[in-house]
Amino acid sequence: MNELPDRQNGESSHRGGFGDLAGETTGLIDRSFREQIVLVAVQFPGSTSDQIDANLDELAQLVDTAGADPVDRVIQRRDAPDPATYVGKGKVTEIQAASDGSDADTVVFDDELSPAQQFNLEKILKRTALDRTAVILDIFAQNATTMEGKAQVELAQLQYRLPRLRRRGDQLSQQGGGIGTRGPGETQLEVDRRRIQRRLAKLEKELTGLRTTRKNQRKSRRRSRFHTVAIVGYTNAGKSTLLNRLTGAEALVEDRLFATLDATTRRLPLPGGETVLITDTVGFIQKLPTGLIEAFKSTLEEVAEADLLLHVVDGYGPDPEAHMHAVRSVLREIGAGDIPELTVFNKIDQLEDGGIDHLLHRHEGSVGFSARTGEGLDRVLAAIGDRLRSLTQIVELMIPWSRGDVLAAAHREGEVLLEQHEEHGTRIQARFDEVSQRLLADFVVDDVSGSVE
Ligand SMILES: Nc1nc2c(ncn2[C@@H]2O[C@H](COP(=O)(O)OP(=O)(O)OP(=O)(O)O)[C@@H](O)[C@H]2O)c(=O)[nH]1
Ligand SMILES: [Mg+2]
Repeated sequence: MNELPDRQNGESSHRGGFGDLAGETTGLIDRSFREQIVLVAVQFPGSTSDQIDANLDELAQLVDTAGADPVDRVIQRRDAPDPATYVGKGKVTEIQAASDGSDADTVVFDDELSPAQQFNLEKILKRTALDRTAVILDIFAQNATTMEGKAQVELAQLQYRLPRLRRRGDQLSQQGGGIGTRGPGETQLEVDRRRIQRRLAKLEKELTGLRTTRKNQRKSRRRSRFHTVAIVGYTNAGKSTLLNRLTGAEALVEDRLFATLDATTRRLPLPGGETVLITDTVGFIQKLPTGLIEAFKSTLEEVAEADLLLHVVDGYGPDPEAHMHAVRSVLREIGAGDIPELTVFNKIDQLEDGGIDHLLHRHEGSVGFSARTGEGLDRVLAAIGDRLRSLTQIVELMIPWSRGDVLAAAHREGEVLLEQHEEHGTRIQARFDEVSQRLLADFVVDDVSGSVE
């Protein structure tokens, strides 16, 4: 079960559901009914109606995962968002009619609304107006289980809530309805703001502590000289299923979005004899809120510091390449854009033979497999080994007899392929990664990559 951020903080909750996200409740659990939701998207120039439909399908899936029922959709074509109401004024009336017609309590917009837009929309629609970010935050809040995950989600929620507090102050003064109510409303606002700021400071401190612990863990892993592989990909692509299949881990697998929020690392022996450390972590999505990326910094460092990214793509999904694009844009945002990437297309059990040939063809070095049936897993493992080997180089070192420490380091850091004792010292050929090569640069006599294999 979820812990409610503000309850931890001694606050009470006075409303339930989506609308109270980012503070008073974490979502729709504990509710005896599922909220009815109208979805709204704007089609800006440059996007097609197919893309908008796909985005709305995804938003519907997000809403459903959060525990509510999408019941209607409204789409508007516009050149730019209306600064006051996101959609045009006439469209707001249409949304209101759709909401009345389907008895919806809440309207969810497929883009981030500014605090002012949200406030204005709620005032006109007389119902809760939310954006994609709020729904994603809500799902994260429901799925967070570890202390770190919970702290990261709460941080993102509070940051989302802070600029939207004015709304609550105004509501308070309206609820009071009359002379004298505005004062207490504003005062409450100040109290809320200070409380959130205090809580934010505390969370940030907590997370900094956890980050240091993680960093130390990673450092000791580096010392172990295992290569690290991070599984990345769109949410629901099958990342955790793959980790479980490969390592016998028992990571949570569910047909819902953002089932995984924390990182799980396991050892993975490769067919070539090498062992690597493989990490499964949080999935990405289009328009992943920047605040969440920022809050999940410590989890995402696992990705940013990997030697190789194993990019799992749902090959059976409606638009695998759009998902790949979204994943790569998040990777760039977290500083992992330059890490070598191996693309693997999952769920081929759902496809006819040759069903992803066009994808394999377009993405050089990619591999198709099924995490569910195990088909093609051997190809995935071999490809991981190949890619890692291509990141290392074979060099020849001449180490004088007096430098037993260097010889020991060479054995520790690399994979020694050949060792010869000669008059002045030991000659070895070994495979090293870039860091080790720099460390041992003074003793390198030759780069023999290509000549030994
Ligand atoms: N048909 C089919 N389904 C699969 C395959 N691999 C995973 N799935 C299903 O896809 C859904 C998502 O799988 P997960 O492993 O939880 O996906 P994930 O990428 O870890 O998702 P998040 O952690 O939520 O981001 C589950 O219902 C899996 O059973 C596959 O090879 N074939
Ligand atoms: Mg997962």
